[in-house]
Formats: sequence, structure tokens, C-alpha cells
Amino acid sequence: MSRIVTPFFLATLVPLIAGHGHISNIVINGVSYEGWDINVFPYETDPPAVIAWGTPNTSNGFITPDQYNSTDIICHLSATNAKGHAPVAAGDKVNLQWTAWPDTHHGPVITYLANCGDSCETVDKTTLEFFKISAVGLIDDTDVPGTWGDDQLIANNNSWLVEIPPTLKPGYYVLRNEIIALHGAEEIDGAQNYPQCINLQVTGSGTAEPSGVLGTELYSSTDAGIYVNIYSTLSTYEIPGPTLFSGAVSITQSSSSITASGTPVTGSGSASGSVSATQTTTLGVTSTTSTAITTSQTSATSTFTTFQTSTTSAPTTTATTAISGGSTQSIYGQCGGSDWTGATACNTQATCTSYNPYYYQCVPTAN
Ligand SMILES: [Cu+2]
Repeated sequence: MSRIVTPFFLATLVPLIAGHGHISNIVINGVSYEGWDINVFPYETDPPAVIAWGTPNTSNGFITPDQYNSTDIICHLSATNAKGHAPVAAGDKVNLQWTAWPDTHHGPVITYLANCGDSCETVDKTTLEFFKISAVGLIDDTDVPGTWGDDQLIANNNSWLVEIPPTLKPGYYVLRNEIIALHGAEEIDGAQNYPQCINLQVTGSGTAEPSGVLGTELYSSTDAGIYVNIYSTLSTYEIPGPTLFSGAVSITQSSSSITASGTPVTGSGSASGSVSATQTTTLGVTSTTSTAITTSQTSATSTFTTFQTSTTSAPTTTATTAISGGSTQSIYGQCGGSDWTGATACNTQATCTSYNPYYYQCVPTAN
């Protein structure tokens, strides 16, 4: 069962749970949109409107195969709709800038879209039907465990470039970019899914309306591409999830230069004119995406310091309250905090850990 970690022990635990990754910013035609800042936004009562979906996950955590039927697999842990969206034309490319991705974490990089109907800011995520527009799995297995999609991502400045299918019907879409780390996947439920969602308004004159599948039906824990030993030679690797949309365009990875900082479109505003409105140059002439990385890492470091300070002062009384609870929370689920009314016990592999008085999370007991 769960136990509460003392602040002293937590300080030594932190390096184990930091790592992995998330999307820090999104670049579309040179315009960079801020992602969901896991180091800041989860602690704010009214985080700013960004095009990325929100999550209370502050540890760069992942979703495990035993959660494939839970809503957490859709757009990450307890994800909430992005408050804004970015305009993009069908046929344009979107660059998804991740934080530094560890080279031990081999696996596929998969990208989906799902039509939102009237608004991705208000759509019920459990109704989204995702179709695949890009998927790169095992590229070369000469040197086991091989070269994978996410190795290509690392080589591409930790970013992933995807083209919006030119034939796609205009409308509002959630883009779901996901890395599946397979370094522990030789054991059942050992894979790690890192789904990230952003909201787009696709313009153009296409007519294609691809059918998709619900997020909770994308994968199964026994899929050939999920429950797999990458440390043995693989003759083939079957990328999990539905088949690729026939209108998907395969492109060569490259990074995108940032020429402007974008402001998300909010409300039900249309895309027309909003791109030019966002061309408020902040990063100068042609700075590269590496600028954005340095910035985000700097802020992560400073937040990290603050973070340790605040956990040290977490009141013991609140921690005691968190133990009493009904059902069991899954790994990376919330398990306490001043306004929390859900489960306060973690499953056997996790420990309820206080990050601050407002948020406790089930953190894996061993990495
Ligand atoms: Cu990891």
C-alpha cells in the first residue's frame, strides 16, 4: 500500500522522477506557441491560455499499458482541454519541440489527429476519434536495441516534424503526438506512453474526413508493438494503433526556425488574420529552436529549486489526511491536496508524494 514520504526522503527521490519529457513549444511556419509548462502551470489557479492540453502531472511522467482503457491515455494524466488553438493550413508542417529526450528510451513516435466538431476547447475528450497521420517505429536494428523514431527525434534537436495532410477537411482538430518508450517493454505493462495534445484549426479546401478510434481504444497491453523485447533482434516491429490514414504524407525530419512568438486563438474565432496578428517578433531575426530549449531548461532549473523548498514546508497534518481514502489511485494520479476529494491511496507500485499543499501524486516507488 501507499505511504507518505517525508520531505527529507523526497529530496532524494526527485532526481528519479524528473526526466522523460514533454512538449515545451510548438512551431508552425516560424511561429512558436508555448506548450503546457509542467513546472509552473499546475501550481496556478488560472494558468494562461496555451494551445497545449493541461495536466496536473509535474513529473514528466507517463501512462502505462494498464491504463490504456482509462481517459489518461487520451491526452495524458487527467488532461484538460487547451484554452486556445493555433491556425495551420492543410499541407503545412508542425514542429513539436520536446524537452531533452533520454537516449535510453527507444520506441516509436506516433502522431494522430481527431476532429473536434465546433471547438477543441470544449470538446469531450472521450468522444475524440483519432486517426494516424505519422508513425515511425524501428528504423534500423543492426545495432540492437536499434535505431527508433525517438532516436530520430533526439537527432532532430529533440523535435518532431509532422505534415498536416493536404487533403484534410478544414476544421478544428486535436493533434496528439506520442512517444512510446519501450526500454522496459519486455515485461507486461512495462511500456511508457507519453501522449501530448495540442489544438489546431486546419484551413484549406480538402474534403477528407478520416475515420478514427477513441483514445481509450488505441492500444492494448498485449499489442505486438507494446509488449516487446527490444533487446533481442527484431525481424519486424509492428507500430501499435490504427493503420495510417491514406492521405498521410511521410516527410524527412528537420527542425523549424522560430521567427515570431504566437498568441493562441481563443474563443470560437476563426483563423483568418490571426497569424499576422501574432507576428510580434520577440526572438529576433532567425533564432533556432535551440534557443527555446535553453530557455525552458533554465526555467525548469529555477523552478526545481523552489519546488524543493516548498515540499520541505508541506504540513504534516495534511499528509496524514491524505492516507485515509477510499479507492486506489493509479501511478501519476493525484492522491491528495487541499481541494482533492478523490482517492488518496496509491497502488502497490507507487507512493503518495506531496509536491505542495495543493497537489499530491502517486509516484512510482522504484524507477
Ligand atoms: Cu524515463
